[in-house]
Amino acid sequence: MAEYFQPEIETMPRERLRELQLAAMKESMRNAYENVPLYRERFDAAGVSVDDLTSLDDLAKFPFVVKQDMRDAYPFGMFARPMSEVARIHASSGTTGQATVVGHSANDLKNWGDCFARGIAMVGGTKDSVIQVSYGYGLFTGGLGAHAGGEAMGCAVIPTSSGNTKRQVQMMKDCGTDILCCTPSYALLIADTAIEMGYDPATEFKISGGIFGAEPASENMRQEIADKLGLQYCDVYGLSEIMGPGVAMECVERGGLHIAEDQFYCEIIDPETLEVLPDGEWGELVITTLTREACPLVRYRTRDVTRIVSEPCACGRTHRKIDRLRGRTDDMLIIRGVNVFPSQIEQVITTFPEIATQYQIILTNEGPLDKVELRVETVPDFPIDEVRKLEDLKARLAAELKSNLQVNVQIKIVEPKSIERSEGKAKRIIDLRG
Ligand code: DLL
Repeated sequence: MAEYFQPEIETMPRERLRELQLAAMKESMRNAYENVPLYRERFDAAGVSVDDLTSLDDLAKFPFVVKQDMRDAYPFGMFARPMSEVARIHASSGTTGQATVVGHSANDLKNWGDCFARGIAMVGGTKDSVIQVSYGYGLFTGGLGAHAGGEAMGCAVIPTSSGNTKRQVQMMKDCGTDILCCTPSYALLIADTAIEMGYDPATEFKISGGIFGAEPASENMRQEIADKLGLQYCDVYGLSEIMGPGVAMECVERGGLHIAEDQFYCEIIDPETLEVLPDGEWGELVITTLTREACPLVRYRTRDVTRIVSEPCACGRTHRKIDRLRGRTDDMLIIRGVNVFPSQIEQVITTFPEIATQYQIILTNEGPLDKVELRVETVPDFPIDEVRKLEDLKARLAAELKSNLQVNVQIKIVEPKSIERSEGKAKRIIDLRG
């Protein structure tokens, strides 16, 4: 019997949910139009008005917002509320350009906590649970977002933040952590560290649920984490522009992440033609916020690649799902004309027991041609000094990549533990192209 955090919302009949979405969308777009010059200019230029919204499909008439718009509006150009109504400001890291800042009103923060708490219920959490938040705290939304979820549920929250991994393990054991929240790559590092410390966390620790997101993880990597820690894996999606973790979360039935549809309206578009695609087709996720007061976003292009899964879910939640994220359109590699996401390469690597779930893809160029090198690590008990075994492993990996993904990549096998482990989002692609 599934437990919900907000049953009346999470299992609302779809007709009723769509009515609620339309009403909220109108209100949110009015907030955007009246208070953010960018929307006023764009809507006017496109000749559309909030009054044109007579059904949810009418949203397709409205212009998109992209990351660059938010950069151009730095710092507060996208704020629809005066600072007196802003309760918190988060910012993206700005590693790929000008940072963006996002404001949250007190209501926005409450809604955020509720969204994340729904995921805590999805892994069986209750107010009795101890939840350890090992996402980074700070401008990154992972830490405070998960923290708010734990508080909304009434859990005992341990705000370890990321880093100091041995201490994380000790807290997990000594405090009887039930639910761990961190990135999948950090979850794996925590699991491996616990094992190195002599524990078998799957049987010796109390932990039963994990809420892992902020980066893609292949099915095999998820399985490895779930097995090593002995837990139900919940994939959590979110982005700082829209809110943070909790935009969509995965229930026990798996097969996708339930979108918090009372708060967000999702569309999938073809990134080339910008046409809205029907449910089930893969494309770029576009999100419109329905309740956010401080920074409403209308048709924000996330660059994330997924599809909408609209089949009813056995868990009883009526909110549609998005499929597990494949990656970002900007992370897609084009290797001699073949499109691949790093997560697809990861899926192949992780079928090899001789290879650890750690890899890096190094991009360089020679003249006009891009070169792709895949760096992988053997597991500690692999005889890395035996040349023949190593060559054989390399050949089998190359053949597997070729037959699964139709790509030829140069493979370099490195010593165990030589690829840097991540306490946050793993850096899988090293782009050295000039
Ligand atoms: O990563 C928010 C977050 C924190 C989500 C903790 C989940 C857990 P940003 O740093 O703005 O925000 O990065 C957002 O990360 O557009 C996706 O490309 C990627 N991403 C987030 N969740 C997932 C996921 C946070 N579950 C960007 N699977 C997004 C795959 C994800 N990619």
